[in-house]
Amino acid sequence: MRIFSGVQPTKNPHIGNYLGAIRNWVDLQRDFQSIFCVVDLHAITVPQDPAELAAQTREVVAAYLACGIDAERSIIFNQASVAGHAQLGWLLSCQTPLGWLNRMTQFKDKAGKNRDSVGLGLYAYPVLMAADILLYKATHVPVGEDQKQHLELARDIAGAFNRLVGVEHFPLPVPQILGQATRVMSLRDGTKKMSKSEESDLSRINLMDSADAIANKLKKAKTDPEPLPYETADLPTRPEAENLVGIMAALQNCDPQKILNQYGGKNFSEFKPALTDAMVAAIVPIGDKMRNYMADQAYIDGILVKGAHRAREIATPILAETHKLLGILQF
Ligand code: AQP
Repeated sequence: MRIFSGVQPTKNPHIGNYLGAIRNWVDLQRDFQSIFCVVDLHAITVPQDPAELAAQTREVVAAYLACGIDAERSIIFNQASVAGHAQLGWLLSCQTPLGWLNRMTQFKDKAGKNRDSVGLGLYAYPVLMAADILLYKATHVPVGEDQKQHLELARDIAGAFNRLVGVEHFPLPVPQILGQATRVMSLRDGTKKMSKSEESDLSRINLMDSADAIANKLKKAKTDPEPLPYETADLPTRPEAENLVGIMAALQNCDPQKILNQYGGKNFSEFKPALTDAMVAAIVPIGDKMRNYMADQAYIDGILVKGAHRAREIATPILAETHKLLGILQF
């Protein structure tokens, strides 16, 4: 069994990326052969500053290490260093009906009213994501809730390819959407996903935020005027309360009901300081470790070099077999 997952090196890795994805990988790496990619080819589906992109790529590696990914046990590399991602992406895009891509909600959200002016890459993003996974014949893919639809598409693409060539070449990858915080929402609007690219920094807790910044952001986090409810059944109509309780549950590794057993009937003015304490205790040490790793660029680059080599060793025969099944000669 093998897992593949990744984070885009866009600005500001945040607690959504941590609680929804990276933290789960730390446990999974014990039971699965694990491949963790910094998906730079995905990042350039929207404009990136070249100098910042390179720095952000190293920052994501620092985040992986600081969160507890073991670079000896797991493979850490950047996507562009293994050419097979783009190559398999092309092979798969030739087999992917446009109708499947037209259903992808993330494209609709990100392109918004600019559908005709955004790049083709933003539209084709889910096919490249399918290639990322299938290039390693990954069996499981741990991601946040927002990637569920793309994972379903990856399964459809794998199935379509297998039918085309008449053999079970690619396994159908199984999504692993784990933990209490599968979809962390913006601190400014409980109906919107917490996102790296959201303009307002107050909308998210970044992994490198200081204790003061965390306290300030949680103090300003949007809430409603009611005290917290006693039962989780009363949360869905109160998105901001549901989000903050969910984050607290994730930080304490417990059920949200347990949080409400303690804070039900209490005001946010009482709950927010407790959430701040839990957040500072979990996140500030990660940010400190990230800064230490980032101060040693040679160390990070060494991990990327070794990781790319290990990733290519797995990918090369799988890509060669894929070409062969399609009748494509490679000399
Ligand atoms: N808010 C979130 N809650 C839970 N999980 C999340 N993930 C992202 N946001 C949340 C998960 O983190 C992993 C890496 O995500 P990504 O960097 O590849 O891109 P994304 O999903 O598009 O995240 P962002 O923050 O919204 O980035 P931008 O703004 O750059 O597009 C994935 O497993 C994702 O599910």
